[in-house]
Amino acid sequence: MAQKFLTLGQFIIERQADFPYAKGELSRLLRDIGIAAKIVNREVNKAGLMDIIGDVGSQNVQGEAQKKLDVFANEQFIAALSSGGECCAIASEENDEMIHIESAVSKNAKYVVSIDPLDGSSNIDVNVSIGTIFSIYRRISLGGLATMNDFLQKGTQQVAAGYITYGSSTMLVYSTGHGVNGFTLDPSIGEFCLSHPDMKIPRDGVIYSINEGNYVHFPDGVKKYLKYCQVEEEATNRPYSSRYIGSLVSDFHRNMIKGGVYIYPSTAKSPKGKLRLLYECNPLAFIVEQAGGLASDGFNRILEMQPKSLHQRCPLFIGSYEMVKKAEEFMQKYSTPEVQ
Ligand code: P6P
Repeated sequence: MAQKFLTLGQFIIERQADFPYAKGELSRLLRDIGIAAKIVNREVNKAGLMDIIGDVGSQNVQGEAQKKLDVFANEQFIAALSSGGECCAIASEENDEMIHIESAVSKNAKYVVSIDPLDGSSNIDVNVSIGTIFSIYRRISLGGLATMNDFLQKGTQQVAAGYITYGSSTMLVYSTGHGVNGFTLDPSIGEFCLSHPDMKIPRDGVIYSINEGNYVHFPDGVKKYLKYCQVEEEATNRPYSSRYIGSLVSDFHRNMIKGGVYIYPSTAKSPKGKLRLLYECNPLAFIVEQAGGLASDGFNRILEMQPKSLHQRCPLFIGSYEMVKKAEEFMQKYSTPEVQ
């Protein structure tokens, strides 16, 4: 029977022509990420059965209790990126400092990767979907060990970015700057197969995604925008629907398919917002812009922000073009930018 789907590997090779001067390193790097994703997926799907849920007792750099699956996922992506030979250093949510890959092959590799190996891990124990987010840059330092500057490049400099969502099905969605493509894991053959070619986020939508439990601490612009979403006006399809899974990748992916806006603004508990610029905001901003959407901190384009540290946080307004624009209007009218 003729093969119906294009596998991730076949697709990467076919699209290698997008990079006339590349020698296949980025292709191999994306393949390495796909391999780790399949291994993590296998464990995520068994988490309820295996003794690998529940706190491992340690804390990550965020001071959050590390779930065993967090630790496992981090180890798998580091191992796959290390053995693949195309990445010379990694910045991970689970590690305070950057990780140098010093094997003979990797230390001169062209790329660095920032990664949130398992985002939304507080949902592991309640069987809610979770995800991985990654961002790939070409190193700018010349030889030797990678430096902080290799990681603190603006989001516009990403050569690729993507996410994996471990949900009702497991999907890998990524972009190399030539559009966004989604692959669904077919467990029967153990391959990611092209299921969502050339993804575009709907230009407008009727879903807003935010933790309204923090309402009293939101900037006035966010409070006013939420009230706008809740006003009844048939002509503009309001009131909108509120959907909040509490897992960024899941909320983002739903909006990519159906349209919508996800907002994590500054709050009293998180004055710079909660989400991380390097391995959450930048990669998703890269993808959403490639799909026709927008991503800002309420005032400034995420991809233009100059990172200052590996784990810095920033407010995030991301999703359908018209919805982000409208939210920004309220921010510009009723709030002031965070001093960066
Ligand atoms: P809150 C998960 O911890 C996460 O980083 C995102 O996946 C999610 O959208 C957000 O934080 C949830 O945060 O404060 O609403 O529980």
